[in-house]
Amino acid sequence: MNKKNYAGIDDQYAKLDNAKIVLIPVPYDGTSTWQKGADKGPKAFLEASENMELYDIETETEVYKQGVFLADPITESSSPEAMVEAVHKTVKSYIKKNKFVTTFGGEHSISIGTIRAFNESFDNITVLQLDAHADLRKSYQGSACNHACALYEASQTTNLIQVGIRSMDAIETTVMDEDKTYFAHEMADDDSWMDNAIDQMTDNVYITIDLDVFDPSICPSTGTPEPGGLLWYETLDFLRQVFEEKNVVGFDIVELCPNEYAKASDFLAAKLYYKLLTYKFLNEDADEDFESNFNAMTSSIHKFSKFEDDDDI
Ligand SMILES: [Mn+2]
Repeated sequence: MNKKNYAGIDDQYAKLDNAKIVLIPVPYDGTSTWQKGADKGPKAFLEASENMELYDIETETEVYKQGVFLADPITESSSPEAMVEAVHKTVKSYIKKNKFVTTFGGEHSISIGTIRAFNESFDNITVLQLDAHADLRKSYQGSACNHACALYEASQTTNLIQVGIRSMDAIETTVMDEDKTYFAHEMADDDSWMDNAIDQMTDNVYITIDLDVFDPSICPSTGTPEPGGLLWYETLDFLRQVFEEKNVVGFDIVELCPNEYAKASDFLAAKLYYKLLTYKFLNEDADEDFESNFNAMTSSIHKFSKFEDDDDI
């Protein structure tokens, strides 16, 4: 992967010191069971991002001016456990720098590391999972760091809310909290799920989005597509409300499995990422006063993070 700036933004917005946002690519695809290719997700996502307009019509903002630092990709792949630990350590190091940390996969197992880092850095965290699959197996094919286990740890250590679920094994019912699970077939004809899910969230929310939560009609390029998924505007409507009402501390997007002949899914991922940043920084005006806004932002994040400046990671 060439080292470029995210979305082709100017260097002044891409330097770590000035950037409020850090983007960490994790091109890992070690445990996928069916279609391989999520390792190519970050590259396709970054290429689509470079070809996307950076003015957001809905909010009349240009969130890239908050600064986006593109970190080196995490390439550890000697074992699923080693990858998870590398992600955990890297994510935590950027949280410690008071950045808004975002991760792009790779398969969903990378989120085990990101969630662990956020859970150690913020109090009373809610993990909001948008996904076709429950991913609640304790272990699968000999590893607890398999993509089928991506949310097991979160189910034990955080307030996990699962949205869009439409595929799971019977064994996962023993782990699942059905009160905090929003099945796609129930969401389809009743949109009260949005308010209900938000009511169950604590203040600090971490979001993990498996792109297979979307309907394959709008996002076919994913490892395990499932019919009956979410559509674009209802998803944005929900996510915008979450950002407005909660302190979203970070997010990841995973499981883009690009198809070189059909790039719509890559652009959906790129736009989704940019929309989430847009909603996060909606009330921060970066245009005029980049430096002082940066300081205000980092101090408000710092208030929530458990770390002090001199803590070891
Ligand atoms: Mn998943």
